[in-house]
Amino acid sequence: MTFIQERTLADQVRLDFPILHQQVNGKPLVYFDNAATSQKPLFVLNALRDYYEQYNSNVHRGVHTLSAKATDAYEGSRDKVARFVNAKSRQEIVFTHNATEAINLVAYSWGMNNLQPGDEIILSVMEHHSNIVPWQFVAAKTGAVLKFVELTPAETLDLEHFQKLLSEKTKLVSLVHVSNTLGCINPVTEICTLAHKYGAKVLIDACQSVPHMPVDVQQINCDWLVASGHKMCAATGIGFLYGKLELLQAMPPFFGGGEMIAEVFLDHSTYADLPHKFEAGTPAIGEAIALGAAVDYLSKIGMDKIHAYEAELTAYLFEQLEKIPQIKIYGPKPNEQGEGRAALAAFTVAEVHANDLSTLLDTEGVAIRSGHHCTQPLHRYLNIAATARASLSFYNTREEIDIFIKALKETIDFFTGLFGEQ
Ligand code: C6P
Repeated sequence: MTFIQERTLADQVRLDFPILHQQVNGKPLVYFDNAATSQKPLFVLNALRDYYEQYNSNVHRGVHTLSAKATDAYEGSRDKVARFVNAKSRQEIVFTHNATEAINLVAYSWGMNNLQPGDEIILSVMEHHSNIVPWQFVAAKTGAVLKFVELTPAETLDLEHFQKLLSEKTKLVSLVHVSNTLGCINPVTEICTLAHKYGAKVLIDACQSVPHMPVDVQQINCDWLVASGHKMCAATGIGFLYGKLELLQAMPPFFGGGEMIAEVFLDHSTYADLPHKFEAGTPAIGEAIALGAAVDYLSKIGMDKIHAYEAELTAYLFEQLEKIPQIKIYGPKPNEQGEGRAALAAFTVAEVHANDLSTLLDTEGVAIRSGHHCTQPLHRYLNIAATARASLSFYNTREEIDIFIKALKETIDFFTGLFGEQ
């Protein structure tokens, strides 16, 4: 009988990613730092290159052929992103440089102008600094008060605590969809329903969900949602803000300058329609076009398929990691199918610093991140200084998990001598 092994998703796509096929420190690269930034397929790299080689030109300004082509491609990308997250209208998608800028846009434009002393903003202890610091600015300026949802014993968002914090004073809830450290998937639809009962607005930080699962803004019913292109197979320097049309219409511009105006007089200006009101200055044109290509690429594979394959990897990763006694993994456990959390694991190893783990793994060609992953308050809450984090994507394989686990065991052995000869 001939056994024909089924080709995995990674088998089908790996050749699309040139960077994966190299040696690092004399070993085949195992790239497990996808939560920091994803790799880029040729399809996206070609879109960026085509723009610079064939029609590099500014958008919305010139009437010449190249400018018209660049404008069509740039605005076409907006359509693609709108469809990708199921926005009702293309006007609800604002290009920003990254998710951080998108959150700051909402903080400055909406937060600074709508909050009063005593109003409450609900965040959680697992938020990325990008979803904490801008709200600290808003609170300092407006007198609004920040409240933080804590964790359950399973290290997921404590929904009961969230409900206790909600009140008539709550004006904004700003929460992460998938934690970049705990890997938990927060029930964002339920969160929006609960918050809206009190008339609060909800912002969802979807940086770690949009690249890995279907995300539908109408189904979630959030007021704003942010993501970064570089985590979803696109380039750095491009991200987006989704906002409900009526809300964006009511919000004043954040940056002033060219592109965002209707008319400028010496003493005042009027503003362009959405979404241009929020896109001052020359945008990241090639990067936005490449984001459209990334969305095409991901859509062609299918976000359901990506999510299902990453769940398989999650199950295998946890099965292997849990066999190493010195390891403590943070966040919820996946079920047997690997569902219920993201394909990442932040962990500590007794008596070995995360940076040492990461440095030694690098000598074996394995790239993971160590440190606080821009979630210092969460690390403080968990009473740990740093974690090592392996974060996977749909182009990673079980074989790479085996290489990572072997290198990790050897590293732990090196530091503690506990594993002996393997
Ligand atoms: N997290 C990580 O290694 P920017 O920098 O704007 O593209 O993304 C910020 C951001 C916001 N929210 C979440 C949940 C994130 O994970 C990130 C980026 C990277 O985990 C870099 S710190």
